[in-house]
Amino acid sequence: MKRKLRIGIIDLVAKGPTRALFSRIMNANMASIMPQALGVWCEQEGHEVTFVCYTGFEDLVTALPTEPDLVFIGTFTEAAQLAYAVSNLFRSRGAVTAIGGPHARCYPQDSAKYFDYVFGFTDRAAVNQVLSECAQHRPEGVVIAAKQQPAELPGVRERWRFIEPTVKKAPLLKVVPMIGSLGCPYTCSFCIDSTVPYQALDTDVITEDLRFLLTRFKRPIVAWHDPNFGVRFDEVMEAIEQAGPPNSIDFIAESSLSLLSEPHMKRLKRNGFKAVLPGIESWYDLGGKSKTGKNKGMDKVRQVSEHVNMILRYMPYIQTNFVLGLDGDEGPEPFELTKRFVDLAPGAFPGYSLLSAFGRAAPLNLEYQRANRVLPFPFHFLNNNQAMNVRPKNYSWREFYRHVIDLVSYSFSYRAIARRCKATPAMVPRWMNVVRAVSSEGFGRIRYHKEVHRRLDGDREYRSFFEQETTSVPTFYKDIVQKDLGPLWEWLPAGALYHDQNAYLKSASS
Ligand code: B12
Ligand code: SF4
Repeated sequence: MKRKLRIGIIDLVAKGPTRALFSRIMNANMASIMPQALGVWCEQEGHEVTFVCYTGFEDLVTALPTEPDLVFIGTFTEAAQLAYAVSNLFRSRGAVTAIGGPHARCYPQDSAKYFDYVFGFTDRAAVNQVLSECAQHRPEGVVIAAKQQPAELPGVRERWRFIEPTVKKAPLLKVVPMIGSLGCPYTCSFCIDSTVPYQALDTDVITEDLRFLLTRFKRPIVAWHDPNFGVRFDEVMEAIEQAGPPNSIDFIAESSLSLLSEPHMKRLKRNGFKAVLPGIESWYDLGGKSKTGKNKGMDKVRQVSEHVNMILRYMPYIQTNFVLGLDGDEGPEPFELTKRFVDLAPGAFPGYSLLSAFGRAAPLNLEYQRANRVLPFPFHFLNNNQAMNVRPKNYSWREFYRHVIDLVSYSFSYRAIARRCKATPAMVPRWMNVVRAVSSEGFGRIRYHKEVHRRLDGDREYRSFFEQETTSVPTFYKDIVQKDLGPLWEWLPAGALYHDQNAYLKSASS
């Protein structure tokens, strides 16, 4: 007879305890879909599930039953050290542990040191395999991966048992995660989805889920987790339009500029879309994605600004994403061009990411590893802004950080914040822009980048790490991890601050 398992599922949205106001308001709104889907599958197999979305305010030690049989942890790389500590803690109590999510996909070898099972692509069959075996695999865990992304995922109605307690934690805006597609038809070489074929999920499930949400909220807010929302634009719009009266749900989506044409914007507005997050990435590379063709430099800045201003006529909120430090960038010009963009499209919130190579996420990472350009920063800092783990091709570190500080200071100067306010008439988006600018994302990052720059000048241990003279993690970083993990620091396994930054290359050439 099948054994009924006590299963714990943890969705790590935060990387340690926090008291920050923005985290209290927003963290629960960043919950992932897969841990909820997993909960549905495990219960359907007859197991007992305890689910926690960890937003930084819960006690992870007491949130799960004391002696679960199996603990699943879903995590991004930035929370990997926390995940490793939690796994160690539950293993000490006899549990079998499994990891899934972006970190497991990017760093399977490292994850296998601390977990019994490491998930790649995950479908119901892959999960069932682990549920029926549920055994220890130590010292090295086994990798379980479906051949491709799942053909279907449980919808909101089925996931509601796990969504409800999660949105309850969000005091103001309550955002429900949904997904209509996996993979992407574009091939931006730095992206985890550049090699994953585009695949649409069932649109009937979308309509049914939206109808269900209209019975649960007066005005639901839905965040689409599609890597690139709206590739099959008409189909997904029809699914939304069939769910209820026009503009009865607020939507947020990540979409590429090439999909955000004026006719599409009109329809998105009619259907309640309130925020989009397109990637611009760079003024020199990746023209296909933003539909700027061969346009580069200042021509691309003008074209993209006009496009973004057009979007803002239909949508109250837009965040434009840039990657700083791409190989195509050289000298001050790329940064100056972004400053011109901030002037020409004052209503857009600029999201800056430092070039990051997340293990085996993208084919381009092999090139960086081959050229010995990847630095072994502890995972805790790999969130696109607390560390850049690829040595820039055309800048020294100090030069690069000088440009970053200049650009971020310009983008979050009082003048730019005031212009952004003026260009954002709606109250909630205006408030979001100001809070984001004066909190950790704007002012906080300027302070942090300045500290990095100061240490590159004066802290020998720190500089040696950046210059790849040593792989020994500087005390500065160790101290932050220790502080951020709080009481769970004691459970961080020996050696878990370190990882092999070239593991992908080694596995590809073996
Ligand atoms: C939607 C999205 C978001 C949303 C929702 C985040 C969330 N909690 O899910 C928002 C906007 C909030 C977000 C924020 C961030 N994101 Co994001 N995001 C994405 C995006 C576009 C899609 C991910 C997705 O949901 N796909 C759909 C799911 C179903 O598929 P999947 O992710 O491939 O997962 C499969 C398997 O991994 C597995 N699986 C997934 N989770 C789990 C969990 C368990 C327990 C198991 C067993 C299996 C499993 O099953 C899935 C089906 O096969 C990806 C980029 C991309 N193109 O994929 C980036 C991406 C995941 N984000 C990334 C980053 C860096 C961030 C931020 C740190 C950015 C920042 N500086 O703020 C934050 C961190 C947020 C947090 N800690 O929760 C990186 C992650 C790299 C890494 N290794 O950590 C990615 C890959 C983009 C990139 N830079 O390449 N993000
Ligand atoms: S368009 Fe976006 S999701 Fe698609 S490959 Fe490029 S960066 Fe990735």
